[in-house]
Amino acid sequence: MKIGLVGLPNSGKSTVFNALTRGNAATAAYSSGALEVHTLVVDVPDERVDTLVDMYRPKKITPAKVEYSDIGGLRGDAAQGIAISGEQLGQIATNDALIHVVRTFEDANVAHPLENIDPQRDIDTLDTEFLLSDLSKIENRMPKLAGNLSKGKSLPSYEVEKKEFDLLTRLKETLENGIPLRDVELTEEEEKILRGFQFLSQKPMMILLNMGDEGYPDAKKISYPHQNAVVSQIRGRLEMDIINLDDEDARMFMEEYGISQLSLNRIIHESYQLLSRMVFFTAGETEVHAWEAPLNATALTCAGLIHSDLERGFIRAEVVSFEDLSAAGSEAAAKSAGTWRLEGKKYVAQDGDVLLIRFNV
Ligand SMILES: Nc1nc2c(ncn2[C@@H]2O[C@H](COP(=O)(O)OP(=O)(O)OP(=O)(O)O)[C@@H](O)[C@H]2O)c(=O)[nH]1
Ligand SMILES: [Mg+2]
Repeated sequence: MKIGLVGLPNSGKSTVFNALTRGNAATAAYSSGALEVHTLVVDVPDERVDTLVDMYRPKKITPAKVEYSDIGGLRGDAAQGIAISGEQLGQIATNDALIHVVRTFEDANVAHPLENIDPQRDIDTLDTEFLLSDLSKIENRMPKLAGNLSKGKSLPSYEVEKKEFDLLTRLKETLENGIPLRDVELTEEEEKILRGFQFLSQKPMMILLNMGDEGYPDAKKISYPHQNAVVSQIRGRLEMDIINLDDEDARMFMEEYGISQLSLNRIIHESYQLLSRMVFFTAGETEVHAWEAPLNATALTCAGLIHSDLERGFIRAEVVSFEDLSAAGSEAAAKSAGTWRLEGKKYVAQDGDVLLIRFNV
């Protein structure tokens, strides 16, 4: 899962990136304006993996991973507005989901490119840039399609290109009405047609309010009424400071500020929901492995994520839920309790399932 952190200059992207990854990207009160991307891969913390490791004592442990990228270097001011280069848009487009870090903290020492603190405006500002970028991709593509279609139905690709043309016409209208593409209901076929475009306003979006040490009283007023979107919060600088402390100091600090859990775990969890993903496990003495899969993936899809041979030669899946396995205490106990079962390739896997794929190639 690849998540891109985006946001206006000085909103606290690098600060939040550090808080989420225990990283040490440079943060500064003045934006350099140069494109700079920091990327780190983080293990998804999961107590279930620890339990399975206790049970199987494997040689190798592979947790699920999340890749965060801090995409800096947006420029702008109140007079000119915010500008995003083509290169930056390209970087943003490679992610599965976006976290828009929105500044809500007041600090006279940190300049806001649009001068005052107005989170709702900042949200709209970046959204507009994404809409315009998507619109220009569509406007670049449509004349070529129109040209081909004008040659008539005898063209072998006529049907396919007509479908694409009609879909783009519909999406163009949506964007012109200021609606992001994530709000458009699409069929599986339409999703496929659009995949190559990597539209920015189609990506699942977390609005992450960067709250300042004392919080932001108006946070509840921020609205983002879109599909595949969520509004969340973080006290970025405070959390970045805490992850750099030793355990004892961190505990005291968190108590003082009333923080029960650091955001790095919570944000990953929220990202999984946002992206409709789940985790299943394979477990044995060789390896305990947590796999990321789409929600409602079938046993066959899960097999394919592990290895294409397992998908090709799929016979059956042995399945036990994590809860049943850990309650039983061992494979053997789960088998005699009858919770360890056999399923076919259409079985819809559940979050936390432990799978053993039987296959033959
Ligand atoms: N007061 C306060 N300052 C913060 C907070 N979060 C970040 N900052 C400060 O704001 C400044 C900008 O933070 P960065 O994380 O560098 O912001 P950025 O979005 O990465 O900036 P660019 O990469 O230049 O676009 C730094 O001086 C941070 O220390 C916060 O919660 N409160
Ligand atoms: Mg930065």
